[in-house]
Amino acid sequence: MIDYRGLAEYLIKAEKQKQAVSCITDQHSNFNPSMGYKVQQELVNLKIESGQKVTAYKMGLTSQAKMKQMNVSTPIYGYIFDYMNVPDKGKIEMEDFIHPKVEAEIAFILGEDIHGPDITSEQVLEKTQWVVPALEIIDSRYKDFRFQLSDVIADNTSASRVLLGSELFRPYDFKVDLLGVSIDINGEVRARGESSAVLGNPANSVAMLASMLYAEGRKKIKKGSVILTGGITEAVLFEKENHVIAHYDHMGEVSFYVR
Ligand code: OOG
Ligand code: MG
Repeated sequence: MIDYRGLAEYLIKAEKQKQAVSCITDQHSNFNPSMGYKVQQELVNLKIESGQKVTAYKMGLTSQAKMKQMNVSTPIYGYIFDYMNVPDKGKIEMEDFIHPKVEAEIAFILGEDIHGPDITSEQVLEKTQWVVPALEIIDSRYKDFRFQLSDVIADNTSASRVLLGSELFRPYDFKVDLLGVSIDINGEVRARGESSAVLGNPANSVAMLASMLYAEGRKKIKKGSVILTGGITEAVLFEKENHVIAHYDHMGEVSFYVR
C-alpha cells in the first residue's frame, strides 16, 4: 500500500528544509506515473490547505534538450504557487534552494477557456490573450537532481520559482514557434535554442496540457490561466553572485540576481 499523503508530506518537508531526499522509486519499485500524479495531487492539496494559491500551470520535459538532459522522455505537468513568483529583475537567495537550475520558457495567458483533447496549436493561439517570456527555476527535491518519471511527477515537476517578463505580447505579433532564446550568466552564453524545440510549437504544449487534464476528469483550462510551456534549452545550474539573463527574439529579456 502506498501512502500518497505521507509521500507528499515527505517532499514538502524536503522543500522546506532544503534537504535532498531519496527517490520514491528507490523504496517502491512499482511506483508508476499515475501514482506520481496522486502524490502530486496530495501535495497540491496540502499546500492549498496551508493557505498557498495556485497561480499557473507548468508543462515540463517538452523539448528534446530537456528530455535528454533528464533522461526522461514524456512531457509532464505541475503547478506554480503564489510564493514561487519572483518579479522580473528580482533577487533570489542561494540559501533558499538545494541545487537550482534555470530554464528559459514561453508562458501563455488564455483569453478563453480551453477544453478537451484534440485541440490544435491554431486553436490555442486563437484562445490566447498574451504570450510572455519566462524563466523557471527548478530545484528537484531528489538527491543529485536524479529521478524517474514517476518521482518527478510526484515532486510537482521540480517547480520552485518563476519570473514572468514585464511586457506582454499578442500571440500573432510574431511567430511564437520561431523565437530564438539564450541564457547568459555573468555575460557568458550558457545555452541557446529556438522555441520550435518545444513540441514543434509551444502552443502544442498548451494543447497537450488540455488533453492531459481532460483525460484526468474532463477538467478545462480556464480563461486567464497562465501556462508555462517548458524549457526550450537544457536547464543551466547557477551559483551565488550570478546575474542570470535570458534574451528572447522580439520579446526582450527576463533576468534575476543570485545573492
Ligand atoms: C523536471 C521539470 C522540467 C521543464 O521545463 O522541462 C521542466 C526537471 O527537469 O527537473 O520544468
Ligand atoms: Mg520548466
